[in-house]
Amino acid sequence: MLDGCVPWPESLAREYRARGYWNDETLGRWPTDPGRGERIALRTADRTLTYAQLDLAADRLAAGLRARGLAAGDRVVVQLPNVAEFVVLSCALFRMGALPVFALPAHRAAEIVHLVEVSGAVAYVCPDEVLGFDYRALATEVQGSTGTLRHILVAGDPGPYTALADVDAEPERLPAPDPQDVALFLLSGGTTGKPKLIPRTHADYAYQLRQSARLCGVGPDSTYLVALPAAHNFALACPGVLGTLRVGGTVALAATPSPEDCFPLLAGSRDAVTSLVPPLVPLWLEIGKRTSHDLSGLKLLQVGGSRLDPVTAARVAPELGCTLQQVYGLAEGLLNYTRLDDPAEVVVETQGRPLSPGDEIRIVDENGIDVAPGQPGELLARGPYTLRGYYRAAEGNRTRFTADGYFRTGDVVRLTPSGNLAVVGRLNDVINRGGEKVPAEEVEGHLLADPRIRMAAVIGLPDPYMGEQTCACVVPQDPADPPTLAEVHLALRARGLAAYKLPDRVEPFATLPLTGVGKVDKRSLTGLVLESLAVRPS
Ligand code: OOB
Repeated sequence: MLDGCVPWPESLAREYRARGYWNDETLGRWPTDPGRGERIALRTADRTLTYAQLDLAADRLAAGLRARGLAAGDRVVVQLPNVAEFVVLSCALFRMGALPVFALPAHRAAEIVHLVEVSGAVAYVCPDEVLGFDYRALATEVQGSTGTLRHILVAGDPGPYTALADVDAEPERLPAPDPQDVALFLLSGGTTGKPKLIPRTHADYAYQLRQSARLCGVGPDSTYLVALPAAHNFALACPGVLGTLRVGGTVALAATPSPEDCFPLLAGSRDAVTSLVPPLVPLWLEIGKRTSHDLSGLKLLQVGGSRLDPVTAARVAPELGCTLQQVYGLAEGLLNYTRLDDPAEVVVETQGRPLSPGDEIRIVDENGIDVAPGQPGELLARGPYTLRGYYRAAEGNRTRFTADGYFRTGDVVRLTPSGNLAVVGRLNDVINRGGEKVPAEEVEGHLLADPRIRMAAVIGLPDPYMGEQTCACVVPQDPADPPTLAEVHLALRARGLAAYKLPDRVEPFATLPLTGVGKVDKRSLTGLVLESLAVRPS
């Protein structure tokens, strides 16, 4: 396995192969069943690609990348929105054994520089401009402050860089990558500090997406509508883009998750599946009621990423006329799904149960002892598609894994009498803003770089729409002149922080409450903020 990764112990690897979880399948290829070539693989608002076209495009791009000096094992930071190029490029990289590091379109210089540095990426692939943001300027900034980037490839107008469309050569026969080696890197959302790199192997990811497609009933007649960013594990492989291509279905790419962009893409498909984060669900329900688009083809709505409230959950089936599936997953591996034939109360009230019979989970107290059934505790997970260590993170891995290889999720869950999991909360200092994860420590670091701020603590407050909102509690250098929300945003943006990590509110304090060991006492701080908001006229 790639240096800097932690392999599964050989005895377990043997068992996973023996039980058929792992096989020789590698990503970016699919069975060449007769007739598949002419089926539609990809659809966007203005373009379709058949399987034959996708195959050829991926082979030509892989050859073109190799002609420019990219090789198996090279890391490539991929930051593309939901466009056909995302899929073609991912398949090309998988086929040649180069390793995409999947960044989200919302990431900015702070995150991308970090990803390039940790991965040692030699290439960065971005769009030209999306929603008024110029990624080529970001590329310039990233290349200027990192040392390894040799290639900048742009989907669209390349400006001073190379157009992805010009990377092209006659297809060549390539050796298949080792199925047990790393195929891609996902980013951690649920951990503190900067995003960590999660190595996923061909065998483990192929198993996740095959098994997910089976569980979700996704087959050759299915359309998977990509509403969330394709680079996120949920939309990529649960079963998502890759799982749908594996079984010969159609992937429809929407520019944004808004009903305006998504509903037209649903028209005309009879067996459609999509995935959303909870804050989008009420919007889909509202617009769904009065849309002129035919939504009857939507058969399954997967919802996950953060807590879905049961009242909204109960509205999905009657109002959208489709099955609801709750998905509680992590980029690190373990996926929990409610099943398509579960009774309504399980689907509405729980976050499902593990995907694979090979998943091992434990729910433990602060001493690592299993709690009594039904009691809340931290979820630990180990299995055929759950990582054994973050990339190049020997130090952090010691605390994030147990001695016997369980990943500590940081999620507090309880087992319901029906044998499903209910997510109760989190142990780690991460704010879950409607599915987007905001690591408090990372934002605090950026706040403290502002000379006007002496102390900073970032906390989550309850929010009826997003589940949680981000509140920055700051002790200003000059108590008479605390920074405003707008000033804080300006400063954090200038430091290249993604917009979803900007605080929703800034609360000035004279001092912050501290715990016995001198850490900020976030529990009392949250209490103080909530109290003061309750008495303050809004
Ligand atoms: C998904 O993956 P990540 O890596 O962005 O975030 C994982 C964290 C979990 O540890 C948990 O804290 C939270 O997101 N979460 C949920 C949840 N699904 C994820 N919390 C409550 N209810 C849920 N249904 O978010 C992700 C990956 C694959 C599939 C679905 C979601």
